[in-house]
Amino acid sequence: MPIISINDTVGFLDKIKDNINNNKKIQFSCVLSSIETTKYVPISGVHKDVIEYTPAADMELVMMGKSLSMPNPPIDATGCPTPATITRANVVLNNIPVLTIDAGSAIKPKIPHMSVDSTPTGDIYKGKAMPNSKELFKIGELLGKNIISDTLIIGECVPGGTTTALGVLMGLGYDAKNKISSGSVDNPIGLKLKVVETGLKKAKSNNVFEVLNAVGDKMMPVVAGMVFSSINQNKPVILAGGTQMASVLSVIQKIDEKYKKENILNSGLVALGTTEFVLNDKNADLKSLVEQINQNVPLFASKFNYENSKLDGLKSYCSGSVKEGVGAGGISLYSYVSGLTPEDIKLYVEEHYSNWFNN
Ligand code: AAM
Repeated sequence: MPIISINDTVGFLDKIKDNINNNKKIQFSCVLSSIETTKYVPISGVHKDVIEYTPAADMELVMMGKSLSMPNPPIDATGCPTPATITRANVVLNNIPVLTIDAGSAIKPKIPHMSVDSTPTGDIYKGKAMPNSKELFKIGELLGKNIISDTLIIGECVPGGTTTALGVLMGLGYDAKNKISSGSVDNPIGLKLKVVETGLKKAKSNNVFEVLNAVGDKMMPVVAGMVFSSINQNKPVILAGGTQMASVLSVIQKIDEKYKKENILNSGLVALGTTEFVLNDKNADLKSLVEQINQNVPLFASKFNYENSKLDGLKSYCSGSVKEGVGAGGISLYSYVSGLTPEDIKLYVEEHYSNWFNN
């Protein structure tokens, strides 16, 4: 299978396969937020001209096959298209239902979606990410309780989110300094560090909710809550993302240790699914992050064979552009287990490319 598997000692993919073979229900959900800091500090790899529109435009593409909030879907400075193109291919080819959850996108998606917090994540440089991470965690739990699928894939679209990931992991005591990925080829690691180290000085303590309130983003507590509820119902979850989802794992682990005592990450039902581009990122070390957080969480990376693409935009993924986002790696992992191939995804994206990016 076109999947790199690391540490699957719990037979996670077999559980996913069982669910597929037994016609169990699948749900892809994607949690969105914007971050105020990205307006004035260039921490994000997402093109600055479209950063506010990116979560909305990405999910419009995933759900409808075109971006409504922008003339074209997001494309980065190197001409690399949004990972939402990959997610869209999976949703159509594998008939996967989509749930968009707004946790503070600056521009609201023009598609049916659920709102858990309409205000964007605040300024992490000032240590003012949010006042309400504990409440957002509880809302995530409530939401997770009411999702009826048997397997849950959770993605994210949070421009600037690799910086909040760095802040949260460092604030929670993990060795993350040179281990966090980026949506751009040149990871602005010095700038990211300056932002989170300044922000973390404002954290009231190293308690998980205080760290989130200072330098996290609103996607994180919502996804953490959804994971607790899914596991309580014995349903497997694919956290679909790269180092941002590693930070969500760290949040889950700390909430569990301090408040819940449910051993969620030892359940064998939580895995991280990303792309080969994040796993191979020389500026990041996702494997080390996951191992530091919990050794019973398997890590998977989906391959795409984009080096053979006829489109330069797709090839640029192989030289470090964009890499991951909007659940692209994790939803592809699910599709590969159900029989889809990288060739199917690549062909779909190539076929629809000129139609998506026609303006
Ligand atoms: C999501 N949509 C994207 C994109 N992402 N469209 C174009 N490029 C991306 N990189 P950073 O911290 O550098 O901003 O990277 C995180 C963002 O990149 C997230 O929004 C993630 O979903 C991805």
